[in-house]
Amino acid sequence: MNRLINRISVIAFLASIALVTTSCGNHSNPQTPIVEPEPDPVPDPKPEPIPVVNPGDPRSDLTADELAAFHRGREMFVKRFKPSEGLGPLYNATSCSSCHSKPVPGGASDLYRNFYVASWGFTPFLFNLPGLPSPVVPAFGSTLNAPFSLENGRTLIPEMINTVPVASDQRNGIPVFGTGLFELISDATILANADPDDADNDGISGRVNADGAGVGRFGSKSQSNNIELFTRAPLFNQMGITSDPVQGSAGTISLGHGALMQGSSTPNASTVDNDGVADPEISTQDLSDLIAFSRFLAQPQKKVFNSAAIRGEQTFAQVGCVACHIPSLESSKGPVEAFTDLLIHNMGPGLAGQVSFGTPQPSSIDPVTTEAEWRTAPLWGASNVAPYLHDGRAPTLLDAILLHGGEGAASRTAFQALSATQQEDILEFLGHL
Ligand code: HEC
Ligand code: HEC
Ligand SMILES: [Ca+2]
Ligand SMILES: [Ca+2]
Ligand SMILES: [Ca+2]
Repeated sequence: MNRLINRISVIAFLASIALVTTSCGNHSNPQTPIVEPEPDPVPDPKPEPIPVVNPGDPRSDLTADELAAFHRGREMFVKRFKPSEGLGPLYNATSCSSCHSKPVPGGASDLYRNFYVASWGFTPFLFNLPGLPSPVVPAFGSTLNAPFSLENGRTLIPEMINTVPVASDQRNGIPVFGTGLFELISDATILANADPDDADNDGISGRVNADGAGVGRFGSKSQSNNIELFTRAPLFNQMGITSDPVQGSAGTISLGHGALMQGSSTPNASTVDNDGVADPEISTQDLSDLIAFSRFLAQPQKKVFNSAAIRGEQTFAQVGCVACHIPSLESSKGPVEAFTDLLIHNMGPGLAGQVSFGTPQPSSIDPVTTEAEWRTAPLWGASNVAPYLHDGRAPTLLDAILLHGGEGAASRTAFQALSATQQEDILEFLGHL
């Protein structure tokens, strides 16, 4: 230590002499040759090792209070609620980590955890299903129940109720790592990439899922921009746990959605049920902590690229994947390298669902529904979160790429035209994110 300090002061001393010499030389005698400082005898200090952040860790920029809330929130996230604590009467799972567990709490889920969303009526006049709090169909507690078994998968919900058709889709759990950073990306940054009427004629017409109050970014259709609501909604829709707003629409900006949003209430309304347990069934403290967990989970960390991944990154750009999977979006905490534009894109009839979600926007491409539109899936940490796509239909990254249609068809065709090695390079690249 002493030696290091000595060296530093010697260097500082030499540097000050060099400075003095130089300036004296310039002023007193312009002919005096400028003395070049000796090459630094001390080798460059070793770069600080990049801190290893594992999936499920908190972000590294948190205050002590935020970190404490994150750790308390993790307890709430893995907590398995009991009926005596308010679980149900309708529910799909007993804890958040039932569906967000791969590879650790906060992550994604296997196929058997898929849940249904459903609407009832004749397109485009779809209604909430009678007797259910939201488009989320609970596995347990309702007459429309769709329970799963490991052997047989999910029981299908009916295609008709009283001769009125039921529209339904499945959803597969997506990871929450880094999701809180999406809050810190401005509406303007997201809007800058939107091209709803494909004005530049490149076949890609990404648009925002938004209403007057803000631009959506959470969920597989970017149907929400309020992480508090995206905590209270699954609490209620998936677990039957009622809550009061903490900050409500003041938590972030808020979308004033109607019945077809995942949120079953507006941000400022309490959720209530009739299970005999007093509402709200979660305290303000516990709810705030739960919100802090989703908000402060660290983003996935890139692995050091090998040469195949470096090549793959270039090819990924060449075949046009970056038109939607934008490598980085600016946020108030710096670049967010999630490989998404957070916009929704028409992915073609093959990937289309039946239920429109969020606020349809007028556009010449897709005027009234969001059925075929999906948020560009973030690709950071992708290797950890199989199965892929909104309903988990793609077991591998390759399957997911080959199922791109609609606005994604051209880049999928370009991908298919690549050599086997170039395709493997792209998969290698994705495996390093
Ligand atoms: C039954 C399974 C299930 C349960 C239980 C569940 N989630 Fe989710 N979660 C999902 C699915 C599926 C999605 C994608 C939703 C969509 O398609 O819009 C999701 C999305 C999210 C997102 C948005 C991530 C993003 O990138 O936009 C957050 C945040 C989230 N969940 C938090 C929670 C919290 C907090 C709980 C517990 C209160 C919870 N979830 C319980 C299945 C579940
Ligand atoms: C037109 C926009 C667009 C283009 C271009 C595009 N994607 Fe996608 N990508 C999406 C959307 C939207 C999804 C989510 C679809 C869904 O959930 O059904 C997605 C999903 C994925 C997924 C699955 C991720 C997950 O977690 O489910 C992978 C992998 C992927 N894309 C890779 C690629 C590659 C590689 C290319 C280039 C060959 C590409 N994408 C081009 C929009 C695009
Ligand atoms: Ca309840
Ligand atoms: Ca365009
Ligand atoms: Ca209750």
